[in-house]
Amino acid sequence: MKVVRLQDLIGTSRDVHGPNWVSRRLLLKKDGMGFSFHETIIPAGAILPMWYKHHLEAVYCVGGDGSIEDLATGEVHAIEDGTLYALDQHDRHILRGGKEDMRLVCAFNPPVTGEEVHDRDGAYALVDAD
Ligand code: 9YT
Repeated sequence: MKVVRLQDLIGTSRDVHGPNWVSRRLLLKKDGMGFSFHETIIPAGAILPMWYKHHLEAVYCVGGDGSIEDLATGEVHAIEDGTLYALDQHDRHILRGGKEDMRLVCAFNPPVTGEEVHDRDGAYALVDAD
């Protein structure tokens, strides 16, 4: 059994700061669960175009607010505490922070290794390492 505490990840390689997001990787591929598990904070007002071409992702909001735009349809869905979105079609999307920082819990299949970087499409390449 593993027990992971968010506070112990702060300042480690599992605490990743992007231009408009902060993500703490509680579980990575090397943890052997078959998925990775993250807490991501999207600051108020942030605009993040993303496209996980190679991953499926489920995201559950546990605080703050924002929205997700489905770039295939143009639909915009509000996000608040208790909203989940699942990118089951590798959906291209724009995530927008709202009035308050948005706190999201995310799971990726296949699991993120921790070595990925967002490419210019906002996607992660598949990294074949443990
Ligand atoms: C909201 C979202 O897509 N989070 C993804 C996790 C984050 N980009 C990470 O840990 O790399």
